Amino acid sequence: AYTPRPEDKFTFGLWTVGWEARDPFGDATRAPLDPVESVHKLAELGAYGVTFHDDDLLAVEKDRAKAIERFKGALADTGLKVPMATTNLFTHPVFKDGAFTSNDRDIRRYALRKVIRNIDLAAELGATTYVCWGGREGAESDGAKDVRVALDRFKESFDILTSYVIDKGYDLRFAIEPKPNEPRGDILLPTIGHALAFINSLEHPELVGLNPEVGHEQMAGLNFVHGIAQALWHGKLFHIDLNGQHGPKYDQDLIFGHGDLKSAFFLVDLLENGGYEGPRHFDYKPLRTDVDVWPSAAANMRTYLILKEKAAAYRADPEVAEALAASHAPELARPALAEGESLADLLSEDFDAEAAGQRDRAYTRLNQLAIEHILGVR
Ligand code: 3MF
Ligand code: MG
Ligand code: MG
Ligand code: MG
Repeated sequence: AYTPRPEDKFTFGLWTVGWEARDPFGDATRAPLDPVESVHKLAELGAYGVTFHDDDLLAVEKDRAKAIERFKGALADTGLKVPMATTNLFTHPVFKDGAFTSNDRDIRRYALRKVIRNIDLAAELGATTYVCWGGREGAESDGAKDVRVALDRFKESFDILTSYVIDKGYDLRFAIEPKPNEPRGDILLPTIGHALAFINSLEHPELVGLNPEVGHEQMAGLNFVHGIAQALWHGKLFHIDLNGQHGPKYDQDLIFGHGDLKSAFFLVDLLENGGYEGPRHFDYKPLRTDVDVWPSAAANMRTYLILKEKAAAYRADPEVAEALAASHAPELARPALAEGESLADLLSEDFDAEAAGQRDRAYTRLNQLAIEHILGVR
């Protein structure tokens, strides 16, 4: 029952299983992984697709044309799809002070060329989402960057890129991935909310949405499920990075469910019932202590499928329905002003606030029911 199949739409970044486990304090503990091997292995495990940064393709074959040919061959052999691609604008020293918001105009122009070259490849491979994570767009000192001017340049970049995609006739939309910090002390567009507001000021807001990551919002102490709900409400959940995180600390990129499990449970419930139809994309890192990365890849998908079953059971549980009804949850869908009611009706209404203040909510019961479903005792 927990065997992943392509219909489940699980996808992985090449950089996830391919992470060599180099960290700020230690050398790599694993050898580079051939993207061709990753494609075959992920297909065997039941994944639907792979995603990549331009540079990920060069992990073992440094000649770009040859690397692309080999990658295409593996996709053809396995039937794995490429629903999303992205650009590495953070590893090379040239991007140390940003890419789209670098002070240096020539670096910004180079970054745009790097993105556009990979957009052409993404479109050729059938990707419909192009993710932009601005990991180096930020600062360590509030005196270092005029954030308002940096946002002008950030906007200019998206305006150029969306115009390019329109001119080319590509079926491709952009998804901004917010993150509060790491590697910069502070990163621009740090949360879902900041990014949503920014999108409204773009020339083609309809072509730009979000790729929120579980751990990134939790690093900022925010409720990821609420963030995803709001992104859905705005029609902006174009893509998602699933992983695990234990609260505000460095970006842990744990296996999905290996961080805040209760949040993961409600997240799966929301994704399965909230109208999201995109890939279930994992952006995790196999532990640095793991020699074999494939059990961790499988664990992401298995955990998702287990939580999907548990969320369905929670929804179908009559006691959950009772607790929701006892909490007046269905009434939230009724507008304050119903058909035919006037503001005058509302203004003249009699109301006993003291009595209403004593109304109960069954939220403790609801929470405990969720816990018991997760723990498998119901
Ligand atoms: C960093 C990330 C990134 C992005 C990736 C895709 C390297 O914290 O999450 O992973 O997801 O660049 O745009
Ligand atoms: Mg991340
Ligand atoms: Mg992360
Ligand atoms: Mg990510």
